[in-house]
Amino acid sequence: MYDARRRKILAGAGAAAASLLIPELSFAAPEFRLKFANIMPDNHPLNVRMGEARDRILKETGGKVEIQIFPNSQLGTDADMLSQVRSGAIDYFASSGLIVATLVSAASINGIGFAFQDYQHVWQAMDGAVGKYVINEFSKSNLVAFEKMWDNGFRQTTSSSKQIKSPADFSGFKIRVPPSPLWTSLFKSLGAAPTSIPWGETYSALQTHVADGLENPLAGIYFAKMYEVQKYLSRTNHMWDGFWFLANRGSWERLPEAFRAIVTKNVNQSAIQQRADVEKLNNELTKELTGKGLQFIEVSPAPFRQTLTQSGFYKEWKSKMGGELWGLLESVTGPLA
Ligand code: X2X
Repeated sequence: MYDARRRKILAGAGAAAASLLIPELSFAAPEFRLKFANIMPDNHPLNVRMGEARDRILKETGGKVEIQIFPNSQLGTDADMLSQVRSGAIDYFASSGLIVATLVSAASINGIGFAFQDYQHVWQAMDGAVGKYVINEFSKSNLVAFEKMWDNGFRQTTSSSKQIKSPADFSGFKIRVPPSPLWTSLFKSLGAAPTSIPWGETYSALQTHVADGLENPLAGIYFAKMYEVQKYLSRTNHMWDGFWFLANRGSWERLPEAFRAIVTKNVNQSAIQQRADVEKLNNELTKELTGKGLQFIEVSPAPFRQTLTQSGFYKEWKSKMGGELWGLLESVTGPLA
């Protein structure tokens, strides 16, 4: 059952990945040629579902709105694409809130260590008052954040050198993290030696031992084949992360209202479908990744969370996030300290 379903999911991903090319439809030339970019592989559910949204948008606008998809860091790193979407060189960009937090600090909020226990709490926060607060903050930075976040997943810790079983095992551990103050802070607070490396350079950094480990959701590890350069996976569940779908404000406002409504509807529809894809994958990839040679280590989050508390991590980030946003988060998660 699993294998058949897995083949279906991955075959769907594979087939749909091939469909990132614009389908042949008999329409007049597009009036709006828009660019969407991100760092994820073309067969990751983010790009598979965005390919479907692109096709629906082209059809529903009578061929007037064509979205070109640039996956897999084709247009550069997250930092490169953030500056491109701000300048209007690209129209749409999907990125972790923790990475774009260099521009909108509130967007780090979903990455507070061990904040969310499960997806029910994630979406209660991010589809609720916490998400609305962050979207409003984006609006002050010439970017339009769409209402529905896309899922990246709960993040686990991998290593090529040693098994991470307790906080003590993080001592001096050279772990790759995405370029983001919160990621660096979290792993420094755990006693590790985090090094910021863009996703597109991570595989080679692990291969050459610039870093000995990384942390990512299972789907990210799978689609980027990180199991080829990692040996152990500790199920730390230390953070949930997702992708904001961001539009350049000028590009967005140049679209007629009717087309904006079609783009909004279809992108948000695909976000919801992608959430289900990623949750299913992250729940089912243990067997697949074990088969690829990753040794899974089940750990309790309690000692890691206690280490963050003792290090002053929560106190520091409450001060950075501000009492209002922190309070909105705690209204979902319960007290974080
Ligand atoms: O860079 C990462 O680790 C990734 C792919 O998970 C993010 O987009 C944050």
